[in-house]
Amino acid sequence: MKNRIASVVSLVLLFSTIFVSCSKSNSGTGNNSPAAPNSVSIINMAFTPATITVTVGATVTWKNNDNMTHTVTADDNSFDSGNIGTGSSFAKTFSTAGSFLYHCTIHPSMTGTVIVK
Ligand SMILES: [Cu+2]
Repeated sequence: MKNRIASVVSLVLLFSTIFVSCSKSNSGTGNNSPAAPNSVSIINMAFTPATITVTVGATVTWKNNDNMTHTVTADDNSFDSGNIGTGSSFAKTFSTAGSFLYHCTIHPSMTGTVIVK
């Protein structure tokens, strides 16, 4: 019984080691900070996640991890980041509930949604 527990424990340790090293190597170029809550990464000409759900009063931060300039612009123009260069961020606090659709003015195919509850 003790041996069995010992092998289960070592298996768990082995898998967590593999998991930790994988998540470390996935961070890539090194300027990707770990995904913070309420944050959207702009990468590969896409907003990731494309839809984010937050609570009223939350601040959403977009970080441009792409190699070109993008914008975060509300479809109804209620907010507009202006140009966000590589490595720069834009933050916006949402104080009313609703669904806020946005896009990149430079690349109109890039779209996203903030759902505020
Ligand atoms: Cu863009």
